[in-house]
Amino acid sequence: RNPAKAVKDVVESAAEKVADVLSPDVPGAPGSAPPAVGEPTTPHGPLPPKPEQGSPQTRTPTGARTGAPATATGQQGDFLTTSQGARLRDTDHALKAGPRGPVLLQDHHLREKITHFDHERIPERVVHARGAGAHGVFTGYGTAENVTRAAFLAKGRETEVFVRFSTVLGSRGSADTVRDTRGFATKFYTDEGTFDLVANNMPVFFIQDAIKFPDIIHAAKPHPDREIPQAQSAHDTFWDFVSLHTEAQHHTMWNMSDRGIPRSYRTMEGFGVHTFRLVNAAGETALAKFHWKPKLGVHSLVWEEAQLLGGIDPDFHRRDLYDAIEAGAFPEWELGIQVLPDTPEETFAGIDLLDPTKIVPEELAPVQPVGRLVLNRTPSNFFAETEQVAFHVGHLPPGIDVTNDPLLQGRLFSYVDTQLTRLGGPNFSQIPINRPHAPVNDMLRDGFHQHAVHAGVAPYRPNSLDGGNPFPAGDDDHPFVDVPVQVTAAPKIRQNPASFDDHFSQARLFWLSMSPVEREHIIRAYTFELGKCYHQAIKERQLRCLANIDPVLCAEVATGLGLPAPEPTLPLAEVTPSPALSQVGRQWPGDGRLVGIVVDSDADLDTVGQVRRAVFAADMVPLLIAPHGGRLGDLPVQRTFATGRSVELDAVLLATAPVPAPDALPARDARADAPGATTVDPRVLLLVQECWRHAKPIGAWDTGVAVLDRAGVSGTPGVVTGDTAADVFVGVQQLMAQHRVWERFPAPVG
Ligand code: HDD
Repeated sequence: RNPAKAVKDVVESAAEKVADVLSPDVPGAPGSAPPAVGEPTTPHGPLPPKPEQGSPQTRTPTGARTGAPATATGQQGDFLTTSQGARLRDTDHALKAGPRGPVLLQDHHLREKITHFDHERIPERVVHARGAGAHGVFTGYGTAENVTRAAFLAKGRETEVFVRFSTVLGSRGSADTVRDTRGFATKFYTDEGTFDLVANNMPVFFIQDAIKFPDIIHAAKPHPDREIPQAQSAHDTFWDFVSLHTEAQHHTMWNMSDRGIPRSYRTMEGFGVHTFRLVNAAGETALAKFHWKPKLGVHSLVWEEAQLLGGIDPDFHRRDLYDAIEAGAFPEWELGIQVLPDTPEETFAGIDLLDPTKIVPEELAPVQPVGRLVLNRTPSNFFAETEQVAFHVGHLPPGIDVTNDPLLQGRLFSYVDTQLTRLGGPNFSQIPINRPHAPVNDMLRDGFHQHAVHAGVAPYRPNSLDGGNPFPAGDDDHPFVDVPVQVTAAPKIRQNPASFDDHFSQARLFWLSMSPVEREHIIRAYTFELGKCYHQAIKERQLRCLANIDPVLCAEVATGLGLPAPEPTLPLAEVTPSPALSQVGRQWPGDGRLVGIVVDSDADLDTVGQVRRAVFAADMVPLLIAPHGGRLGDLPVQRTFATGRSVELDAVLLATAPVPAPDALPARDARADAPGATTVDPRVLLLVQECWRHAKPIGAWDTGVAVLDRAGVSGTPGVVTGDTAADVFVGVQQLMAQHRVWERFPAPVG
């Protein structure tokens, strides 16, 4: 489904439906009271199944559809039963010896109910615990056929997918908008076996060898004594590790950049990080790096927004993902590959392709689009799908193979291992969300939570008792073939190649590729994070690392910390910047972006209605923000001055200058009493001022223009007024295409 068309359809048929999705105040919207179904006194059938309760839930471990009803795992009938199907008369009172007890041990229903509840939680992921998932479809372009025989990349081939986005450090209940790397894990249920692309939103990693993974994670997680801080890198152990273990400096720079605080999962790039080996039908190989390119471009929050959102809406990214899908603005990415020759050296343009702390700049090896991902379905059940999904970098289809990247090699071990604890045994691939859609015919047997009832007597090879089945696939049967890569004769050794010793050149490349405003953000991020460290030695050591990356960066951060800037200890690397790494200076579509419209009963509601339609027609979502909920005239109100906050908006339009309610506390801001001052509701002023500080476009018409004066933002960059509301929205829309009003940020660092 084309998201642009989807939104337009919504506009034409029922424009308000999309806004209603975001409106807890409108009857029938998610979050509002469900439609009246009568008092729950009479047995009646279950609610109709959600349409998305199809595959993969209804597949068997062998990939065949069971034909079971879509609600197979939901409520199935009129009456409450035990887990064994016996109808129950009472689930509210324990069985007692008389009304005053004691409770009898023989009450099986009591024990079953409580025991099951006691075991509802499973261990959260040791990393990437906080996540949100969605179903979707991947469509191949056929452009990769010359380099890989992976069938799901064939032209027009559609493959179901499940994607889980995540933060790395925080617990399951932590906030979405913290400064961190984001996971971007995709399960392609291909006809030739599942392919898991377990990616991040940054193309490099902290460590070069998986044996260091426990070290970096122990350092970055909360301190073991007091278990703080939660979901943050701004603490001593993290900076202790990365300043000592300097191969982490490149990834750390990405974290300190705007990439560490994405605006939305929809606006993140994704990277497979490692170099993979592709094999085509002729058996020829190429090396490749995987990239996800978001249709909406790469956008980030600003730091204050991220911090505010941590309190105002800790579920901001989750909500954004679900709302966008339910509104028909389906998140979309292109999968691309950088194809690199498979040479014995495994290098490209002097870059060691086995080193996961290095990128290959896109200017040297363009990212070639090979398919399109559209997320179009939210999960029916968080636990069953998002929590139980289990990814593995070793889940590869024929045509894609691993390389000797030592980080990748260690990951190949870790992912199954962690699921044994997390999902309770070796049969986690039988959990519905993990079931392959390709037929499964393995000889794995028994174990905890075995759901399959295997027939036959000979799960071994060779056998004659089961007719010799199953047989190995022949060359013409599309088997997975390990590429017979030559292993060089070398001594067994705990050591990396010498090229892995370069820890600063690409951190410098990243820094030099940033626009001035992005550099300013990086400086502030380092200064904030190091400023939260207690140990002087750690700050000084990290400054010494920054000196080896760039003297301006080092000097600016040192000034912020009140410390002297050290001299570099290594020559500064000669690098060519990669403009593709910058987020600034490009124009992007605005699909699904949120435009707040401040209204009250004094506003010209006909004009507001027209602007609202124009916002829909631009594939964006208008949110009316009014003094009270319900409706203004015919228009549904999505936010009130109490519930609407600037941080969820991408732009704000002012159709009026709302005065504070006489009995509101605080009724007026102090300046309202100044001679000649126009009184504006302080919550609206705060909203406008925050939007301004966060460099969001602001537009006003009619009396709304007075708010700009009161907020002190009139005539500044990115503040649009005009003769008609339509002109104002067009101006704001143009500004939104570049995401932020970049000129509003402080003077750039040279
Ligand atoms: Fe990992 C989860 C991505 C290195 C060990 N990893 C996990 C997830 C993502 C990544 C996106 C969440 C999957 C989900 O949503 O369920 N990990 C990466 C990337 C890496 C990386 C891009 C480097 C390029 N990881 C890495 C190393 C190790 C692990 C080096 C261990 C040696 N990762 C794990 C894990 C997790 C995991 C412990 C935790 C939960 C899980 O696997 O299923 O096995």
